[in-house]
Amino acid sequence: MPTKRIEIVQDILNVNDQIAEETNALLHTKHIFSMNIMASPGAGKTSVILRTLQELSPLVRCAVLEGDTAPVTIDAEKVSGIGIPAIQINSGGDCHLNANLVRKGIQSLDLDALDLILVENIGNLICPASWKLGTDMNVVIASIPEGDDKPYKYPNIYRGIQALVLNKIDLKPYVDFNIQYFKDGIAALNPGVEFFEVSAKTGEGITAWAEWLRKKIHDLR
Ligand SMILES: Nc1nc2c(ncn2[C@@H]2O[C@H](COP(=O)(O)OP(=O)(O)OP(=O)(O)O)[C@@H](O)[C@H]2O)c(=O)[nH]1
Ligand SMILES: [Mg+2]
Repeated sequence: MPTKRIEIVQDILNVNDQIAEETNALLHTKHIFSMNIMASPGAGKTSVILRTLQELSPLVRCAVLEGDTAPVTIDAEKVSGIGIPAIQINSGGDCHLNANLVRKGIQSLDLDALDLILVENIGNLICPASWKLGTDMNVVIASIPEGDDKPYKYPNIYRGIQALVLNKIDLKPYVDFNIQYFKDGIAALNPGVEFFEVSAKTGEGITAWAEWLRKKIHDLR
């Protein structure tokens, strides 16, 4: 009888999910709330993070993992410039962070001195949607200049999120952006998503967003 050769190939996404679960469990033992922030390039991830940290810190002890595809430290320097610990993660050209990269980044942080970890993912609306990082929550930051049709054209990223932050609201008078059309697109994909309109430039709406986040951090403790 001929021998059968059976190959077992472990799904790379399964391995990723397993690491993500371990990371989430570790962060919970330390009572740390964590958030994966996704957006297209230039939507204002870093700007919203900086404003949010200014609102929450020092009562909430924060750290940021900054993901970039190239070996740069531009965003991490902005975060550490306001006195918040920042770890730069370079994805080596990949278009998304993964759970292993985030786990490595977290190993460089003093977890006993933190309540919140924000992860700025690589800027794009496609790849990050498929990769769990081990965070408690996924958030997309959209922005007015990108256009109101993005939920219809890039649906996957909106399916797994708990909150949507619409940034650059200060540019609304200058750009045709139908907020109801945008919201309807998200509601069709993922009803019940929390929606915040903010401007990282003027600070409008940041307090409401930061208060919502503060409550999530509090609920975990
Ligand atoms: N008018 C206006 N400009 C903003 C606002 N938020 C950010 N910007 C500008 O948008 C540009 C991109 O902002 P970043 O915060 O670097 O965006 P990002 O998503 O972190 O970008 P990457 O990390 O490169 O993907 C900068 O020139 C910011 O000054 C806003 O609320 N209003
Ligand atoms: Mg950035």
